[in-house]
Amino acid sequence: MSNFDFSDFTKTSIDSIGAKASPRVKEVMPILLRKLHEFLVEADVTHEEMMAAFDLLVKAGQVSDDKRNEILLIFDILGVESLVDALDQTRPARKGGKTTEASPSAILGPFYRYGVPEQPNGTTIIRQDEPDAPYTHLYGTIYDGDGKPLPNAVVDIWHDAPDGLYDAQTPEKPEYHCRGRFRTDENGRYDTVCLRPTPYPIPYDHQAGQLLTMMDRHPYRPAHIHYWIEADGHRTLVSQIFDRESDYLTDDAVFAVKDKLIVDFKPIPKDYVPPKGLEGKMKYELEQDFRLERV
Ligand code: MBD
Ligand code: FE
Repeated sequence: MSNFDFSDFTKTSIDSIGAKASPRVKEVMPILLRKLHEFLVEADVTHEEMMAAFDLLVKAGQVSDDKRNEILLIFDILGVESLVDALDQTRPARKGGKTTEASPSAILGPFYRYGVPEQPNGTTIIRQDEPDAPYTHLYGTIYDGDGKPLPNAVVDIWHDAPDGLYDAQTPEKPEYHCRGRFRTDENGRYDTVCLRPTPYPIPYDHQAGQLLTMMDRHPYRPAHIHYWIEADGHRTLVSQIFDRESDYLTDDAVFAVKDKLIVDFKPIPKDYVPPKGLEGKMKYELEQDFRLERV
């Protein structure tokens, strides 16, 4: 075995792919096998290390459910979701087509929730009072592929509470706290009250945290607000915006920050009339537009 032929071994495993595999599988799996085997050989991985890695993945699977996706979190801190986002965003240009006119995208992360009920424009997503929190008037226009305002677009927004936690992490708080879904009006506008978000550590109590510790990395993300915007005839845009004054803009634990997504919160104008019950609480405003791309 001292003269084991590593590349011949990899070729054998690639050649084992059958004729009836789909074209995409035939394209992807040889690359995966080649790079995976190359990694094992170059790193000279031991059986013990391999078992530790599998154990970590098994445990990550066991703590995952519909509210907590530890596997996604692991691949987020390894840069996988951000890299795939960059591939998606640049694919048309790389394939010789024209560059997208859509606003920049950013990764989804583990805290999106399906089926959030729609609420009227001008209502807040802060569903329990957050004393002294930086209440923010967040509004803007969604544009279509021609740059014209787009009515009837669905805008999902979510961010962390002042304690740095998302709604799914705090079942004792009202459902959908700091999360809401809106529909743009006839002028393509959405309008809500949220909070200026807080930098926060991604959940590090399980395997993603174990990996961060192992690599001597911190778990923090800069303050951000998530968007998921969809409209008929347009490519769904998943994005995030980042507070220019936040820490961690240059060392986001999941590598999602893009310059064009960094925004400036402004003091709330004196003449702004807040939704009932929020009088005296408003501190900032942020006008945030997005442009979608036709499919
Ligand atoms: C988050 O809040 C997040 O937005 C991402 C992308 C990854 C982990 C936690
Ligand atoms: Fe997030």
